[in-house]
Amino acid sequence: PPNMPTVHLLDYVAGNVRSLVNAIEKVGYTVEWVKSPADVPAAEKLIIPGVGHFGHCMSQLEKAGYVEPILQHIKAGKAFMGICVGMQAIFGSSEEDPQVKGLGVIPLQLRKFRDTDKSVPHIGWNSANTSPTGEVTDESLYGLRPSSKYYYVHSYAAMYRPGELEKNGWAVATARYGDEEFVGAVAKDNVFVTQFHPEKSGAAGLRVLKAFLDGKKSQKLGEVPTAADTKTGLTRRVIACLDVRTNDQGDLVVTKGDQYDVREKDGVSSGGQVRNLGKPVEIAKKYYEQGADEVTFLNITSFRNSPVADTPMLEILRRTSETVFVPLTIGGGIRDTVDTDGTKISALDIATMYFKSGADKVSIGSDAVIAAEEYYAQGSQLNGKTAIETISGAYGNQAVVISVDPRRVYVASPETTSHHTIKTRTPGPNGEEYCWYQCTIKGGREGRDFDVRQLVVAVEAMGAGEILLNCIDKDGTNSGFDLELINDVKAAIKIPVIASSGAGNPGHFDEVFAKTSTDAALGAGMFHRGEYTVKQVKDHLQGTGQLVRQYED
Ligand code: 1PR
Repeated sequence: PPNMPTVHLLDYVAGNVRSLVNAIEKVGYTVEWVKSPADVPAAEKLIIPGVGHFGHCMSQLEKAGYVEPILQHIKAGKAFMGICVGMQAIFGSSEEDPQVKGLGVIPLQLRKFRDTDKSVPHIGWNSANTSPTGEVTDESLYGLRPSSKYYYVHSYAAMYRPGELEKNGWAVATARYGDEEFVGAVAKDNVFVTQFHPEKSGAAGLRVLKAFLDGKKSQKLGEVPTAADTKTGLTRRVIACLDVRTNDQGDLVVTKGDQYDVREKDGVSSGGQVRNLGKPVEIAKKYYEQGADEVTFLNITSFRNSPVADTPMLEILRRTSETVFVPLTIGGGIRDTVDTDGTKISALDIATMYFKSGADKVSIGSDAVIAAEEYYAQGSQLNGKTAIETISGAYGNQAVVISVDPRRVYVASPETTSHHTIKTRTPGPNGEEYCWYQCTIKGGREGRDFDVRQLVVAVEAMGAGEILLNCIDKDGTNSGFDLELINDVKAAIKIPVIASSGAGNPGHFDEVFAKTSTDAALGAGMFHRGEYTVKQVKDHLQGTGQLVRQYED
């Protein structure tokens, strides 16, 4: 609409800015793109989104000639906001690329989180507490609330040292990850930057974005926050997963299998209709409003006959990202391929289409297994051409999730296999006390001579940001997560793990967080069948004393 006020958004790196545009429009503004440095002076309010590496971001800004115009904009006292790497850009430098200079508005260096006792990157919902030094007020900085949670995804941070920024007039909001306190947002005069993504932080994030765009730096909260309000730390992340495919009538539906079989059973064998649990866009919105911290779509149909650009999943993402302001992941079919007209399409091209349609992360299954096998075959050498490397290179490691579909293989003793085994508390059919986890591809249809340990170590080295850890034996059973598998994978890698398969009730979420060090937990069937809501899971976790984020209106 022409009478909506505008905000200028810098278009300088590949990345998912669609959700940011959606969020800006949602709070009543229209976006104008800054396509060259000459466009900057016209901007009254300027936002720099950020993805990927600090060095990549800065060198892009520099190469295109943006550094001076941005500094001029800030100096002129015009509203400026930086998000994520866009925040980091205003610092002096980053340990991520020490030789590259930042804008230097805050002459400090960012450094990497310590990964000795926690996963890195830091992914999930955390605080932005505006009273880090203790004096609590009812004054809010750009709509930030002490009890609200915001979505972060980053490996490098501005570590917080009390007084250091404040003495130069900066107002600071902090979060805590493990024992490290870092800057979640910082503001002075016309400058406001956030490490978290307001556009992915539900209503809490939209409020912050609106306050910035409305120029409302200071607002009254109405009440002084309590100690419980200001409890900081990464919350327990609960994800809702939608397996999507076409049914026999050709409609895209949310479905759910039992051990990956999605067809109705006729009593003896499967082979009936594809289970139809509803429409993807509506269901995603429902889970968002129940408080899901993320929504994952797995496209389990290959859409063999439609050109890639017409893939119906793109439309689902576009529509979902207009109403769902939490991170969206999309998986299925992300690999180098040949289109229906014979043109070659790279995995990176496909990922780009998904990002442009509103996805924040892509999830790679089968292709990751093949690439990891090749990685070892080449003597653990990276070749730079795999989907994992190309997509993480362009969009950052946090944008690449590896979905693993393992199946248990029981053995009498570890000596009978070359694979990494565990001693299990649930012995096999012949009393076998050991098992290894076999990687499968093509939705579990093909087993490989490759174990999960090998896979996760390789994909971490290749640049994956997160592991979505399914388990075919547990999938759809409602019997709880495979705790042994999760602990075994967690022990092997530093990147976050999402536990998946087997969730049947809220207690299973409590159990997986209590008995493993998983970073997130995912449920599907129990939500789709309406047995429990995401809110019930959150309430249950909260009841057992765990930190969660609740949905805000
Ligand atoms: O191999 O890159 O094309 O990706 C295909 C993706 O589709 C993979 O991520 C694979 O896990 C998924 N997939 C393929 N076939 C199926 C199937 O069910 N027939 N679904 C399938 C896997 C697993 C979970 C599920 C949890 C939780 N779904 O996401 O939602 O197991 O379920 P529960 O809580 O009800 O137990 P590529």
